[in-house]
Amino acid sequence: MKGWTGVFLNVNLNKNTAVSQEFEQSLAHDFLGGRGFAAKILWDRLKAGTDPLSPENLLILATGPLTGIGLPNSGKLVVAAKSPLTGGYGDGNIGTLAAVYMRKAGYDGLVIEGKASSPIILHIKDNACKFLDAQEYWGKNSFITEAHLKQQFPRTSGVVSIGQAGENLVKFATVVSQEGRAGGRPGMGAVMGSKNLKAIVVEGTQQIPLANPEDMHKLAADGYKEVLSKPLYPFWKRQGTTSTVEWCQENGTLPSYNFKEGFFSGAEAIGGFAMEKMKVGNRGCPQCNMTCGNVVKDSDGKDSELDYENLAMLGSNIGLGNLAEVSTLNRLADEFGLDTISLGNVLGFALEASEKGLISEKIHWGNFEEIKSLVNDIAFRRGVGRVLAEGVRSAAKKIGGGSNEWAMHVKGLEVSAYDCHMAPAMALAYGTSSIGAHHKDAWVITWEIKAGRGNYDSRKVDFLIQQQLLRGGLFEALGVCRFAYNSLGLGMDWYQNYLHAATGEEFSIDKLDMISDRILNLIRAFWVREYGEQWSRSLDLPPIRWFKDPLTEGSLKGATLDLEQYDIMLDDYYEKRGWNHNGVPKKETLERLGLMEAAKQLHPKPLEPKLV
Ligand code: PTT
Ligand code: SF4
Repeated sequence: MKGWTGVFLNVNLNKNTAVSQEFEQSLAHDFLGGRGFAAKILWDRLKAGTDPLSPENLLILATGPLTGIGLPNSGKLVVAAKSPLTGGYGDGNIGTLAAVYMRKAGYDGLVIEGKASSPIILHIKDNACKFLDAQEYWGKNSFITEAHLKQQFPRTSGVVSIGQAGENLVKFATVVSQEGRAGGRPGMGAVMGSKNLKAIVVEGTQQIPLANPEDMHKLAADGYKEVLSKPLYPFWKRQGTTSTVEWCQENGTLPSYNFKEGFFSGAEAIGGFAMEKMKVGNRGCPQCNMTCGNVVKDSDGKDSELDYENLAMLGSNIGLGNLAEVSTLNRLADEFGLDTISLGNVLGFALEASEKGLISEKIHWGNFEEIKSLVNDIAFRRGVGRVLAEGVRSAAKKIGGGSNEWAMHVKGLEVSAYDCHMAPAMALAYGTSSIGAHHKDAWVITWEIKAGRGNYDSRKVDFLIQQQLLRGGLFEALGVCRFAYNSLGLGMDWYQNYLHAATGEEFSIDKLDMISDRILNLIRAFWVREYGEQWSRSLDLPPIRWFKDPLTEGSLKGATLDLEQYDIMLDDYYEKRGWNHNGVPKKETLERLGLMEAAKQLHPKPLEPKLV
């Protein structure tokens, strides 16, 4: 098989075994890699109803056919499992050398089950796998853990680890790498912690099998040059994603005060230009010349790596307009391994609950010391932190008082940083995303604002589906970062050429769309199977606040979403996806995509009437 190593490593932590498993070429053709592999493995191997924090859950680290082969942006790894936060499919996409070395060690993916009897580190070096004692690391943050491991192992190794949040099973704990890459928003770090797995170190010395290595070599060199030549490159290098703060502010979509507003008076102080004044360097994922992580010194004088989401969720959404302080909260989140998006939501929720007298803790918008202390309490599950560590859906159930109306989540995953009071397509993107309210699958808001933000036009549904196939399907399966494509405009033909050089096969747009559609439908089927009787179309609704609480400030004052029109849009969306009125993929849709087992399980034959 060219382009794939064709091997998964199955690790069992109950038995301390690691067994290589060759897979059929058809799996690669049908699911490509990354999220595709993860979805297929979870569907096939995870028993429905498995407790996400039990040893039976599977933690999957999966690469794609373009991972680690020296192409621009090719150091990405999908980390997936059944999510403890949502109870459905969960994953994240992390930039890490572990992705590169996993492929060089001869694996397209790791599948980890069981639970070690005491904390361990998994060390993989080509075909050898060791289970090392991690007692001395347990209780340490992810930066210290990785730094120590880097001293112990050669430079040619990659490390992913968890911080204290993962150990303490915080439901939105992430996996961390390289002091600032964090992946697996829906609690992949907690799944790792539940297995007593502190870190994974990967070394690999082999060649990744390629169909046309010479073509690939040339394409890679040309690809880096092409990225450099893009007109948006110089500004990207200066600000990365952080300029989105100013854009959101201008367009009234910057989450502020727990998404009550889309406008923040302190936005300038936490935006891209303010960041530039404090910037001390760029960092990034392996094999990337776009290095979009902007490093600044935080209020403790320590390095903190910033992206847009971190600035908005730990800044405007909690009323904090001091960039050095926002950076400290961000660094703490990276050290503990807490997802910044969910953390910003949970903090905003707690601040509003305190303001409304629903919790006894006195915490105030923008009060850095109070908020910092709460972040520590969440990571260590102390006091009200114990409730907040479960995420906003669960916290709202606990504290009541109508707080479910401003608990900002979809299916349990907290929303990322785009206010949707006046953005129905973006709200639908959150409503129907594969993991809950994340923008990864479809960031349609910039297009929507140009296309006329207030309307519920059917064209928006078409555009959304196209984006979901591209971003949520294709880029999650390829094993590369999507930023060169969607932020700098590197054409799709580049990726088709890369795929051809890697695998020797032609991938037409139709073929790629079909693969993406298959992956996204299988993920949907997984959710439906897990939720069982609890499944309903109401799970595809965005947070109630956007329907009920009009914006009170700025040019969009008075704006809300319209439930009736959203519902019509949702019907249109379901029909175009081949799903029924309840958002369940129809039998014929699943069969058309070759998902026969899913078709059988979701649509069992009606029982024959018994003859008496
Ligand atoms: C991603 C999510 C994002 S999306 C951001 S900022 W973004 C937040 N970053 C966090 C962080 O940092 N520290 C932390 N403790 N928690 C964080 N949570 C949030 O996580 C990230 C980049 C970004 S930065 C984005 S959009 C793109 N996402 C990609 C994707 O999803 N797929 C893909 N093929 N390519 C992508 N490229 C870009 O990668 P999750 P990373 Mg991330 C400090 O992990 O779970 O997908 O959540 O992995 O290596 O940090 O790269 O404006
Ligand atoms: Fe990583 Fe940013 Fe490069 Fe993408 S553009 S690979 S997120 S450093």
